[in-house]
Amino acid sequence: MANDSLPNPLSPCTREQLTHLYREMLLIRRVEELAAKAYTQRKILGFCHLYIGQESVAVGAAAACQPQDHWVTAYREHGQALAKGVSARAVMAELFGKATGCTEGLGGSMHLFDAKVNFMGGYGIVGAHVPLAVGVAWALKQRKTGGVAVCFFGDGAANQGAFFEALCLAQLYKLPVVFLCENNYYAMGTSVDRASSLIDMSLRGLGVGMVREQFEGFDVEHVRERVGAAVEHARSGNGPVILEAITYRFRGHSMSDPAKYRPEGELEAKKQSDPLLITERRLREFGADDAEIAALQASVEVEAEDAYQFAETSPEPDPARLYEYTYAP
Ligand SMILES: Cc1ncc(C[n+]2csc(CCOP(=O)(O)OP(=O)(O)O)c2C)c(N)n1
Ligand SMILES: [Mg+2]
Repeated sequence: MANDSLPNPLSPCTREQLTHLYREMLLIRRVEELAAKAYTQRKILGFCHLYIGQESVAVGAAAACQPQDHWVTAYREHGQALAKGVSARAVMAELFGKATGCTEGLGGSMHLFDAKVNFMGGYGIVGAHVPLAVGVAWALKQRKTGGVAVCFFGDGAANQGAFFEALCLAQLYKLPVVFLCENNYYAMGTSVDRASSLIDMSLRGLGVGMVREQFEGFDVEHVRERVGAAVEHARSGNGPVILEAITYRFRGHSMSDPAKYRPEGELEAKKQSDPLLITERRLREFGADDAEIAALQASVEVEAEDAYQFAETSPEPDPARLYEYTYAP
């Protein structure tokens, strides 16, 4: 049972759907590039972990989900927030620490949150959000919402104790949750094979009898299909699924990491499977020409630049609110 490949419930992307997915990935890429620029200008302070290279995972997952599905994730979450429906303005303003940000400027890069679109954060303690996702799944089941919790986590988080405990409970109670590991080969400067004897983290599910699958995560259509299969399995009351998407981050761990620990040539080789290139090629097979691709890029440029301007000109939060969400009233 646990090794079965899940049936795919979705039909292939139409040209319109694929165009949308390409635009979503482009928007994440441009927002992240502008965040990097703002960080070097000290307009964004503190930690800042970019999602460049992994865009296909969040965008493919979003295409496989429904609005009532709740996402819980870690600190490399700008792209996931955008994919789930938080606006580029609200994300960028939060990175700038402005009152117009999705967490009203009180959270910053690692604590994006927007209950309106069921984006439940944004957490900085590695692995600690996985039990939270199980709690969300429990609530979704008790309330009979038909929603599924999707928990994104890294290869590093899959070595944490809390992660194993969360898997145990989710399987025991057959909760509607999809655990989605983004294996980008590194946890800070430590490569996955130096930290774990298993490098396919979906195999961790076998210990509790959970349905599991590993797949290539660079092709957004493929991610949509595999996450779609897992989400349907969980939504139908069959219990949780653990997935691993093989991906890669093109930047360092955070803005302060020059990523010198990578073997020579590895980054260049991985860039051959840049999600944007794969999907642009597929769009051209559908008949998209240079003008159509350029128009998409131009419209994303306008949206990302607008977000940057909005963040820059937005007001700071009122210092009197500093402790507002720290202690219960
Ligand atoms: C409990 C805990 N231990 C250590 C850290 C420091 N730390 C921050 S990110 C990170 C690496 C996590 O890697 P991974 O889960 O693979 O996610 P990725 O950064 O690759 O997205 C570590 C060790 C932390 N934030 N929390
Ligand atoms: Mg990692």
